[in-house]
Amino acid sequence: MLTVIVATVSVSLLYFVLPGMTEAQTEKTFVTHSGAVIKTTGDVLDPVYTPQTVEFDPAKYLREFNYGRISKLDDGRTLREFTIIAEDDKIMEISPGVFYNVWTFNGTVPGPTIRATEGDVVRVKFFNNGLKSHTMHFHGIHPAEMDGVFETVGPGGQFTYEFEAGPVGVHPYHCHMMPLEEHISHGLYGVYIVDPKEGRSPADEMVMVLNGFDTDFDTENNFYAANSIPFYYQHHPIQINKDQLIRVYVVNMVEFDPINNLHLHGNLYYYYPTGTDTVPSTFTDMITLSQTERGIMEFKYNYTGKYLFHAHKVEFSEKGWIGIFLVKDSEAKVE
Ligand SMILES: [Cu+2]
Repeated sequence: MLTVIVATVSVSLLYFVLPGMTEAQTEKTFVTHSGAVIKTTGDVLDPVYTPQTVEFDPAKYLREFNYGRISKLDDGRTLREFTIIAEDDKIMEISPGVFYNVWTFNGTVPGPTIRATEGDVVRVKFFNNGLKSHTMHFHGIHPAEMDGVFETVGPGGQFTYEFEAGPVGVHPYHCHMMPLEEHISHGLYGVYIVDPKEGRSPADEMVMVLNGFDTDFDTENNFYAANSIPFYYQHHPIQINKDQLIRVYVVNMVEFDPINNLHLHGNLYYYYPTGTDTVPSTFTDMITLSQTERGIMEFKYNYTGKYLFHAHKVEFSEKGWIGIFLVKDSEAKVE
């Protein structure tokens, strides 16, 4: 009798420890190209079913900030409302000819950059239109029930996250269902920026999410990028002005590899880890970032020309995580 009770309690506890493991997520065995046999909760799509293809534009994503639908609450605080829809059946051409099943917030990887000012009320209406359970877990300060971990949102379900924006800084948000690395590595993440009430100095601002894709399911990334498409900013350099302050919100969302890094050519940058302090911690041309580590980089170029930025982990840069800043004379028109 005691054995039965212990077994029942153990199984019940397991359910709470692994809230994401539902019947819909039964593991399947999968043989990779390298011959390794691994388990996946399944993104081996039905070949007869034609999923929608995601078009993602890294040039547009780079400087696109979503401030939400803005209104005033009775207590005078600003309310910012966002609608986020999760899906898990889309296909994206990661690299020419390489199609991959991405899981998306609002149809893209990364999801939209959510931006608020410290003290605002952020309300996110989250709809799960996927075939698996998903959540939204924001980094930052909020009540436990808004943490997006234990409140599983099943297929067709919805949940409203509401919390006060804070602390000031740059934070990731991501799905927190188990197996976590699977939900993150498929693309369920984005950036959440909290501005100080007094604002920051004017700058040409941009977001870089450092990410990777394991397209053969062997828990090693095959492609790396800043903003999802390998080599994109090398082929389409980011145009900036000489002598203009550039502010980059950088977030490392690479799974499987313990570290990532970012090296800037011909310059150094002031770096604010997590963006929480107004005083930079360092002036450098290299930062090292673990999973979900992030910060703000600020710099100006004194000379025009082409400058690389890339992972100094050479494997990553050779597999796509590399780009170019094209610095133009401030007087010249930026096209
Ligand atoms: Cu998920």
